[in-house]
Amino acid sequence: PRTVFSGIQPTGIPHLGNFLGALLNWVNIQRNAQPGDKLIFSIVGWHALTLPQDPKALSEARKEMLAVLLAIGLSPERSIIFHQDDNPNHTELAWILNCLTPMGKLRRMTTWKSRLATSRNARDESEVDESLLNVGLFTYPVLQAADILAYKATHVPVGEDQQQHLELCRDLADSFNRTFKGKTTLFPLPQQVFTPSRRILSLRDPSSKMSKSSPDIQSRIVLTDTAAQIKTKIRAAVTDPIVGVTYDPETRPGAANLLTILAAFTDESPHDVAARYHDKGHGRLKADVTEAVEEMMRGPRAEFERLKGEVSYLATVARSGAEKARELSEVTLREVRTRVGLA
Ligand code: AQP
Repeated sequence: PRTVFSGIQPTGIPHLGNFLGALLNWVNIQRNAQPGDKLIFSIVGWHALTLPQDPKALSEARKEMLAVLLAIGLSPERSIIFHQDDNPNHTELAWILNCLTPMGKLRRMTTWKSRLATSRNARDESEVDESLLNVGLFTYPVLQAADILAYKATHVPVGEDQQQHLELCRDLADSFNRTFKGKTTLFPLPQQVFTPSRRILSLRDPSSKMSKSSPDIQSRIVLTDTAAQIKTKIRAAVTDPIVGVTYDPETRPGAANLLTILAAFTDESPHDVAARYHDKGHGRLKADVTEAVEEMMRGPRAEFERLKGEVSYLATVARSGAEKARELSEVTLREVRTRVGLA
């Protein structure tokens, strides 16, 4: 049986990238789960704190994210759905793993390097100054490894941007196993479950990914967007003046992004979608992307609006998810404490 773990930060209402890159895959995994599989989905509040958050907004987003996960079809009966910050085992294990993590490894994380670069608006990596960024952001991938290893997860569905973090997680698992040997190998080495679809880009600036925290709300389509808002945003999506549709992510990233989105819905390759639209032009492509996105969002959006009012139900789900998560991870943490000599 598999133990699947994945997480999402409560940094805002999920966008199309989160859906195609992660959330729809979680629902698929739940649908195809075999008896005995454990599915664990976490709202990772501690990770959200690595960037400045308004406490009121964070508290709201934290509750909303739980409603979103239920609205898209995750079931508290079949999956453990919980707030990371309700289970201190994550931070305890993260500390222990921090003590096994070489600084150099974290400095090589591309996520860290890109945060550094944007923090200083630097032209290249040699110009940046890390003294401005917080330590939490630096050890973010270690907390992520702890999230995964606390449940001895074997499978981790995440977007391709997370591949390097998962490699670090495997390194840390292996390093712990070799440093603190016992009768059995403690941590399995988790594998990444690739989401079939690729990274979804900003609708306004296709050189960056679609992101919850971008200040430009026109750059993303979120779960709470109305049909009219979806239409407006996609119609205004940046493409290029070249006539005819081709899939060329390097030179035509905006159009390629729309093709990637549509391909995710039709189960084709973006190249095949491009071939179908070659003579039809961007207008028609955008209309069809709009329809596909709206159709996917409609059900979850209505369910989210309904669930938001179910305050006591949401609280019950959060409480029972946290209990299950704590119970399961406590088994691992007991072994960890014994092996490191702090039992
Ligand atoms: N643009 C994207 N395309 C495909 N997948 C994406 N993911 C995020 N953005 C895209 C995937 O969504 C999952 C949850 O992400 P997260 O909450 O950890 O946030 P993130 O990856 O840092 O990006 P966001 O959602 O845009 O949030 P902010 O702006 O707060 O950083 C992950 O599996 C991720 O791969």
